[in-house]
Amino acid sequence: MATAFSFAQALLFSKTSLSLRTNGLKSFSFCLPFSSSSAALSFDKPHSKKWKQPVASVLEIGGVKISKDDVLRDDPTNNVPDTIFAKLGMQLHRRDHHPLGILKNAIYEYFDTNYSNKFDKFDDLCPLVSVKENFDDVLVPADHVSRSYNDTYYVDSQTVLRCHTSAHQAELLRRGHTHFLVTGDVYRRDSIDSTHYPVFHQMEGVRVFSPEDWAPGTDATCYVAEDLKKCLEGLARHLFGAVEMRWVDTYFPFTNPSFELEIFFQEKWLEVLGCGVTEQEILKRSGKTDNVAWAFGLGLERLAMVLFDIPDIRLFWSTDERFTSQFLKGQLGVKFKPYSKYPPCYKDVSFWISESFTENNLCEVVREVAGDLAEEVQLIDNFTNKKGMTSHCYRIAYRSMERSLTDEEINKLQSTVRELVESKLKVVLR
Ligand code: FA5
Ligand code: MG
Repeated sequence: MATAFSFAQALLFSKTSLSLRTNGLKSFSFCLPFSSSSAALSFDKPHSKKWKQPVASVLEIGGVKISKDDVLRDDPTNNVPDTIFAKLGMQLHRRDHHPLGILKNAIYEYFDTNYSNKFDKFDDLCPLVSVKENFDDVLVPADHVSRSYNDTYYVDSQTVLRCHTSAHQAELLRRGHTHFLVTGDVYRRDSIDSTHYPVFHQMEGVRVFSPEDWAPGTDATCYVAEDLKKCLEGLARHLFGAVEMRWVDTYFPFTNPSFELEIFFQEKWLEVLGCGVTEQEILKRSGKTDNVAWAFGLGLERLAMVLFDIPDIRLFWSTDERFTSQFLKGQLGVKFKPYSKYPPCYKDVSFWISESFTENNLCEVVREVAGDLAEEVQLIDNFTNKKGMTSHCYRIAYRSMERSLTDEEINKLQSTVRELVESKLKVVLR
């Protein structure tokens, strides 16, 4: 199991992000247009799903009825698996006894107290949004990596499962809201380890200022940036008490300047949120030409893992009473007591990759087969032979949070993984 140390380290190097560090950790130079993610586009949808759990076929989220057929389509522009549909409508952040719900309420309390209930709160906006809402409305460039089929779940070419709560910013601004918080589940195709899960939760905050808010002659952007930092430092103190924190300059398409807040936790700097001064173009499009605004997006799991000492992100989805009974409404920061630790089982798979191979596609196959029994997928060997063929060897860690796994079931899972890796990812097993 990952220690808190490696947890923090993993978070700092999280791959899928809407941000771009100015220190060069991430850069547009590796942003791929859709055409180069043909791997994901040609990623066949699984149809013989004998290992799948049955899931409810019609959901209602925020007054919107969503049927399974609306989300899982037999269409080449659809890359949503059953396992993701099963998470829609779970709304962990709306459960008062769940760590994410307890955290959401503690953040609400901070804003209500410090801003006299001025912030409007939304926590059941439908996670199915248009490409326009998710990307265009917040000025994400056409070739940004986050738009690729490899990173985002597409229902069809114009509809996605939101990959951030910023997808709701523009619409709420257009509707006239000037102070708001949006909490919701967000979806990203991603790697597998103790801190990455294809569904996690974010809270977006937006505050719009009018010219009378800043003194004449002062720089409005500086004033708003300072206010934003003060607000979020106060929130961090409200949640964590006295903590060491630092601001890191970064890049987001929708804010300028942009920052990330890091908290020093168990010997490492941990990125907990992204934020900045809203791009003027976004305000202009919502009819607010004289205003300036700030916005932030924070990761609820990251904060909750620290606050409650939760070592593995899969635990948030556990229905095991030994997990759920440890958290109570209003009790922030109760430390999670691990009930038991079952041994992991490691299996390796090696293959010659094809041009279209991506690690996210491999992880998707592993999750399709093993679900939450997949704890980690790690590249352990990588070489290119004289003929220019590249071989990858991945180690898959299988572990249940709730019970010991038998050799027989692991072998079955691994054999299915091997079959599907070969047939779906067009690689050659070694
Ligand atoms: C965004 O999603 C921006 N929309 C945030 C934002 C909003 C910036 C408004 C400016 C203004 P990013 O991809 O960095 O940015 O994610 C924001 C936060 O979500 C991260 O700081 C982290 O706390 C959390 N997060 C991101 N990826 C993951 C992941 N794979 N698993 C768990 N939490 C994650
Ligand atoms: Mg980030």
